[in-house]
Amino acid sequence: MGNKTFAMIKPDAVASGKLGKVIDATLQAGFEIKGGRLTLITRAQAESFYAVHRERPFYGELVDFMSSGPTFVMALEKDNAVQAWRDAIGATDPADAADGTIRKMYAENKGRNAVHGSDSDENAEKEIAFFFSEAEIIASNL
Ligand code: FUP
Repeated sequence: MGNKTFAMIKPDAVASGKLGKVIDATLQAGFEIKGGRLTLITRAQAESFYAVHRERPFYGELVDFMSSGPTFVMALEKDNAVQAWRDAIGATDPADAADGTIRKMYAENKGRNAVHGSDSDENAEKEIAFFFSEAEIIASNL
């Protein structure tokens, strides 16, 4: 099990002033932030990042939303990081998310759901590399 995952604090949460609260919840849940940056994701980046969903009916809306305003991207570290972060954020739809999870506390709905988390170690590595160069990630032992 890998110790890194990729996370995003999405445009809905940043625009509504919840960036600090979500970062605090991330640290409180025991994650170390090894890379982080506020970025305006382009349409082309959003299309590529979510290419796996391109046939889904919500794809256009998802691309519009993800390029609609600043997103905070993070490389997170914790034991078994992928599963631990998915547990911390809760179900995709905040209506189904458990109490105390980040989506339950801060997401608006299934589309505007405050945060992203990788779904496998393989995707975590790809997604971190999509947004960060190696030099932008702090070493694990620092
Ligand atoms: P998750 O792994 O929980 O982020 O969820 P998915 O990979 O299934 O979906 C990726 C993103 O697509 C979600 F964060 C929001 C969007 N989505 C919708 O807008 N509608 C849906 O029915 C499913 C996903």
